[in-house]
Amino acid sequence: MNGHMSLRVSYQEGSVGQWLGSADDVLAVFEFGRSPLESSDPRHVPVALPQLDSPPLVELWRCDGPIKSGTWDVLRFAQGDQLTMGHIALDLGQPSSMRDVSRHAYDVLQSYLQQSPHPWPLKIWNYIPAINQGSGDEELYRQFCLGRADAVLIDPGDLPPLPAATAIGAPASEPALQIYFLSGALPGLDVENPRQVSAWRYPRQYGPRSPLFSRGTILTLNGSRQFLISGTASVVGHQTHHENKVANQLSESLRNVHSLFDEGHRLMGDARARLDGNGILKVYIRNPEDYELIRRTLEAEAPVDIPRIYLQGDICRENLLTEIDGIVACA
Ligand code: 3EB
Repeated sequence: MNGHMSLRVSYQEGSVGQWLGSADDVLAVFEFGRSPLESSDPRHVPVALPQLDSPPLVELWRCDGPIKSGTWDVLRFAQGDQLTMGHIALDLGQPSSMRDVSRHAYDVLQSYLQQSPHPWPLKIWNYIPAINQGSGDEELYRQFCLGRADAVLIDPGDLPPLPAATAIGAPASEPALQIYFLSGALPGLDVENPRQVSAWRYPRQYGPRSPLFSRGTILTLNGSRQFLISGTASVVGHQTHHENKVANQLSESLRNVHSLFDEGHRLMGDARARLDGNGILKVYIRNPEDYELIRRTLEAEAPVDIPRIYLQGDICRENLLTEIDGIVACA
């Protein structure tokens, strides 16, 4: 399995230590329900979001090596032959510091990438404590978007190529903002979803600075392709659909995922992304009591052989209840 994947992703039972010591091709081991401040090795990425299903799993990223790992400023990284994983966890102190801390994290991330042999960010994951706290433009997600834009946009009028991204809320008790990424030696191909307004063009009602991400990127390595899906919620156009209906929101998210795959296929012509045993899905659920319904809905609508994990996480708009994130192979 995974013979045609350049980044080999899987969910596994077993401990972090066991997987870190298991082979020389391990780029990252993600552990759930643990503070990102407790990273024990540059390749160890604890994620604060609790896992809702069982058994407890770790997410494993492997790639062609040798793997070199280390620390750069506040960033920890692991670098393979063609791909790099990097992560940052910054204690927020006061909630009012969200904008500044986010800008600082993105400044470090960008300076790191500038001197890296893998300078192209393909996807960035953002886990933001108490993401919906604060009203109107004071909401922490909107403050995060401001800080990210402060760092990413030198001139607010221009727009660089944007990586895929996920932005999800971590528990309010978590002290740190966490950002981790996958980057490559070559840029990915950005894909937008024809069913959705591009996030950087969202109207003012969603905040003073638009979110900066593409709906997905296609990574090509060694002649094979993978699709990195951004956090995909029940947004059509720019509006939330199916308010208060979590199963319908999940179905809408899946329609967005398939629409994105169609668009990628239209642009690339040959390979098509698919939900199969070579990929992984992460399903974020705001209210843990929705877990059973979400699980049953996903099992009915997505192929059973794609490995998936369910995490408790708040979504960046108060009226969104679930979101899907994934890395899948094109075949
Ligand atoms: C949305 O479609 C849902 O701010 O980086 C999804 C993926 C969302 C990434 C981000 C936000 C981000 O607008 C929210």
